[in-house]
Amino acid sequence: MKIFLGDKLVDEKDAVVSVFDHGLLYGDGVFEGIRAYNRRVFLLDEHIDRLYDSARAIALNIPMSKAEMVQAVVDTCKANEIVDGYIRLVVTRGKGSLGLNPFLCDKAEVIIIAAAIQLYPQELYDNGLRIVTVGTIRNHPEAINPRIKSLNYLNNVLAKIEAINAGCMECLMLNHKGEVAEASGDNVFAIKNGVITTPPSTCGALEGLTRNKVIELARKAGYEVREATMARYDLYVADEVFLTGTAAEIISVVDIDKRVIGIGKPGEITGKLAELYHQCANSEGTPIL
Ligand code: PXG
Repeated sequence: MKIFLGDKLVDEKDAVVSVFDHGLLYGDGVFEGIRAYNRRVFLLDEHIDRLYDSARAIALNIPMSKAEMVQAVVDTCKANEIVDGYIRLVVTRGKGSLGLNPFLCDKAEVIIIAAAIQLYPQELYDNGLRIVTVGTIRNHPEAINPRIKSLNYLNNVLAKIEAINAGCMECLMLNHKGEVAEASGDNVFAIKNGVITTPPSTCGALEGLTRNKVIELARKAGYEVREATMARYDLYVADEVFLTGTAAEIISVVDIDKRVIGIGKPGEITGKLAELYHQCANSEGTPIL
């Protein structure tokens, strides 16, 4: 496998970073998870824009232009002959001292890995997910804003541990006010009487690109979509609930905290949205040339 590291492609065995890298020492950095479908990188410009916004929010200077970053992602996919794959783009603060001061680090480190995608088992899409609300609340926006896709994912990891301990693959996270935020690695949507609702990112969610695409496709298909503050109640009484994310795409939730959602099976509107999303993902995107 070829990895993009710093400013060039190297062999996997040579793709090593310093133990003094602040990405490792402090989780100081930002990242993106991107999908390629059918020899095209889906939503590449949107991912690059979010990466640079995350970097700006943590005062991290990425030593490449956006256009160079787009090219680096495409080149990494090309070098690994990616048709359908998953791309992990990481920018760390770089090598520094053992102190916290990020401004003593030399230069941000850029890492791009393009690999085969590990899909969730089909059974989960056919039958839907069971999830639980976890005790770990989503980061307070004035501590680490969840809109920053940072390397500091312990908040989400702690939530995921609770989910797995409860026998679930995903979970529901609330914000510091007890409002619905998102899942540990996915956004959440509810459908009630044909109206689709998702929390605004100001409620403590990453502004997911899958989420944004689903909102766009649903509105184009004639559905009313609202971004509104939600309580767990709104999910419990919904006709359909689903999660969105680059890796999971669109997946139904059929049970939350032992409340059966709707008829306890993946819903009709969720299915339609998943179909529209797949059509879009398989036909749009930046060609790997
Ligand atoms: N919320 C959080 C906290 C995320 O990490 C999403 C929502 C969905 O965003 P996109 O843009 O992908 O629609 C994410 C996605 C995983 C995994 O293994 C997921 C993410 C990152 C790393 C791993 O599920 N991010």
